[in-house]
Amino acid sequence: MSIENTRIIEGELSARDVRIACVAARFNGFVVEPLLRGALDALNRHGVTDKQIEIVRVPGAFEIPIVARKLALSRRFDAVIALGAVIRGDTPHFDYVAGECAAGLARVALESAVPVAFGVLTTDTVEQATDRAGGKEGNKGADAALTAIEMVSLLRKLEN
Ligand code: INI
Repeated sequence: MSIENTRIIEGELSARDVRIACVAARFNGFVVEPLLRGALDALNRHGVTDKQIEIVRVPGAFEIPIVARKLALSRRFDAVIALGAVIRGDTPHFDYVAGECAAGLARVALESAVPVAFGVLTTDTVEQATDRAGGKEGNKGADAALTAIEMVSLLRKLEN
């Protein structure tokens, strides 16, 4: 048995007729807005037009899962991109917000079978966050957008 002779199924970075919802937190907006711009830019560059995208704003990362769930279960979207920034402070608040956001989004994806891309930064410092929102570590919003496109393509292939 070899990989060369085995059928491999993987998604492509172009999904035709995709409808994408971006859920963006207003909390730490100075980080989330560049993530959102990165996501929109990546979607546009891969052929997804503005008409195929809807942006929904929520107060903070903790509120992202319930809105992602509503959007996913509406069946109006092929994928949801979650965008937020949870930056560690001096209290355990970070752990609750970041943990519940991640766990909630994983649950939404599994229960709806709609892919949810996790573009929520969880960092110890502001610098780590800005580095990942268009700084020297790239743009995790753009990465999440590409993941969303690839997952739509992959799930469509697996259905057919
Ligand atoms: N929300 C964030 O998106 N990022 C954070 O870093 C954050 N911190 O640190 O508190 C945060 N808190 C707000 C939270 O998401 C809810 O909006 C709030 O608790 C009301 O439910």
